[in-house]
Amino acid sequence: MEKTWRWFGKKDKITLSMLRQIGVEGIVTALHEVKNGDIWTEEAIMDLKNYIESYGMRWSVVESLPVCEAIKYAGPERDQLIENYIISLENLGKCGVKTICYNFMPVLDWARTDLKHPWPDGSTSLYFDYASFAYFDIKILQRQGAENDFPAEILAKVEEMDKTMTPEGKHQLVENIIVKTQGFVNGNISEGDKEPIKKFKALLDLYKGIDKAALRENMKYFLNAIMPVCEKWDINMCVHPDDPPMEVLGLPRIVRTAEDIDWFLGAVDNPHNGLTFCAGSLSAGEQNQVVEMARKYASRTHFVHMRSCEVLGGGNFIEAPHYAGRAHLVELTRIFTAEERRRNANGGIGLPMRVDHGKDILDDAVNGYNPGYGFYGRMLALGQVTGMMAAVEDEMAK
Ligand code: DNO
Repeated sequence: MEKTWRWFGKKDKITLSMLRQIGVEGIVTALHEVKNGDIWTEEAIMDLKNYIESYGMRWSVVESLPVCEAIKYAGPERDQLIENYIISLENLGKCGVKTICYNFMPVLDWARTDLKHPWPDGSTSLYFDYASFAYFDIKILQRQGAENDFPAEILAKVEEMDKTMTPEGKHQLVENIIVKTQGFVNGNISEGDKEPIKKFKALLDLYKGIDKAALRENMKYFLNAIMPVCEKWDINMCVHPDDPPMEVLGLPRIVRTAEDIDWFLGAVDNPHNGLTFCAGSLSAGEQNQVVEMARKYASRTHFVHMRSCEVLGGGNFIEAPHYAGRAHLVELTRIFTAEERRRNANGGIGLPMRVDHGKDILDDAVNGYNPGYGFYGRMLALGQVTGMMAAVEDEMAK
């Protein structure tokens, strides 16, 4: 697999010269400064591409070319937005950037409740506590009917938490769940937004009446519309699984399980319609047998996220070290290395892989990186995965 790294553009504190030294071969990035829905121009794409290449690496993957909400809920501006999306894809194709990651999660991209969960060794990682998430939904958002979406033991925990919850505690939850994890990935809420809750609730309202079947139809509509430009330029689209892989906040989610993946791959049965195999997101769902899924979907996987979670019961999960957890990254390395070899033998291009969400270690705690995207923790993870890749190459050479 090609060793890539998610880099947030020229403003990222982690520079391209640092990345070269640690063995990164390709860059995963986006035109983060372009407003969602606006066209990515050839000029802006080429500028960033040339910059990356001047450091001896390539722009391997776009993560993400965001799909606007109106495409997901089929608002009146949907066709115009899809038209813009097609023009951006065309421009990317012309510039030779051909692997495009996106997601189809309504309103909220990935979610965690704690961004600095302490480990006994002094490091921290991201963490998802289901009761805290329920607290946010029921007591902070006060979403109508939210109580009906949680089991009794979670509701009891929410009441218990409410006895001691402080205004700062509530603020922290809002920051963690809908602010700090969203802005830097071009999500809907950014740091500095004056009334994040109000804005967020208005977004939720847009999905009234959109159930799983409707969201599926809207995804199919979008994919059918963009397939011709993908075929023309040999662009591979790869949807990111829902993170966590479950329904949240009364919104439908449609990329959570093998059944979901079977559905969207079959609904638009074209090799350019593929998957980002995010082992971390998938392993956070108890229903997902990650190794089995990797075997099943390797041929339609265009991008791999190496990360692993440990599920802790009751809907809670924690990000595990890359050599541990339930994703079994060693076996995934075998599966995707074999897939890459098969593609190379058929004249195809390699399979880009990036490590994801390392733990925060050493100076990550003070350097103010984006949550889940520290330097030292990810560098350690890249070292671990590089070791797995070397061992697998060695096994395969025998
Ligand atoms: C979080 C990321 C996601 C991902 C998008 C892809 O760390 O994995 O924000 O980039 O969902 O569109």
